[in-house]
Amino acid sequence: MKMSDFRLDGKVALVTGASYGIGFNIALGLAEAGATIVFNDIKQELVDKGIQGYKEAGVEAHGYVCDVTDEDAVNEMVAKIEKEVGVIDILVNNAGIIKRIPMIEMTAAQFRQVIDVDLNAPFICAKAVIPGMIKKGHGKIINICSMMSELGRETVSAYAAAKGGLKMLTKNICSEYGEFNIQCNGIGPGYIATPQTAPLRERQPDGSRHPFDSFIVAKTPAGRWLEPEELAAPAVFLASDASNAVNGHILYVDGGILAYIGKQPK
Ligand code: NAP
Ligand code: GCO
Repeated sequence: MKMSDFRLDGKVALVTGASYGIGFNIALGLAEAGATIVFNDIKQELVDKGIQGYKEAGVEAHGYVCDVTDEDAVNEMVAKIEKEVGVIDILVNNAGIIKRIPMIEMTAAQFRQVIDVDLNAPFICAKAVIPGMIKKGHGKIINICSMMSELGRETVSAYAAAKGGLKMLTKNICSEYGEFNIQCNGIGPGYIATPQTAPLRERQPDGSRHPFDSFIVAKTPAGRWLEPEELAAPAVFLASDASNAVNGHILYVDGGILAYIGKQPK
């Protein structure tokens, strides 16, 4: 083993929805390991915010406006990236949304919207980059899964269906394109302190913790929410030659949630 196997020098990495949050932090990790960073977001102002954030962190990132659910727009973006930056070696399917609505109150349109961003879009993005990876002779695809790839809970039926599907899409890409030296793995983050989970951490009017916040702290052997920076090193591993023999795997970075039966009541 060589420590240089973890380096990403000369590699082009596209991280979707990476103006802030988990994607931004993963991109910073990939940049520190030597990759050239390309990201997209749905609005110009978010792309501008992202470019500024990367600049402040000392990273010259390339930002594109693109809705990852729009197949034509994704194909156009990938063609532009190939021309302006280079053929993509690493794709991180990070863009995602959640709707917390009890299932019997959720409309089919709302359900479809979550599936569209969290499952159809990773298919669209992977499909767009795989031909370039085959030509290059290598490629890494990392799908950002979830605790909800394994577990259910109230109000997140669409999200759980999408993230469970994303786990299986990961295994299928591995099965179908492994022979082309493409590794497709997932990262399953636990509960991470980002804007997506901010409503679950809001202080109550009396200053006490949100009940869900206390629930997660009790449910996590680490006894805390995780920080988005903690996903960077696992992503570097899965993006690098150090993981060339790892394919179709979901690496749960959850502070131990999935290993734990939970605290017994006092
Ligand atoms: P976030 O803070 O909400 O960031 C997600 C990003 O994706 C936002 O910049 C968002 O833009 C963008 N996005 C949404 N729809 C898009 C589209 N159609 N096209 C392009 N970009 C789009 O979420 P996060 O917490 O960093 O989560 C990132 C990923 O990790 C998601 O897939 C999420 O499901 C997953 N995850 C999160 C946690 C957690 O605890 N936070 C845990 C497990 C998994 P807008 O701001 O315009 O919506
Ligand atoms: C929720 C959360 C989760 C997390 C994450 C867990 O409402 O339960 O938002 O779904 O964000 O995906 O891994």
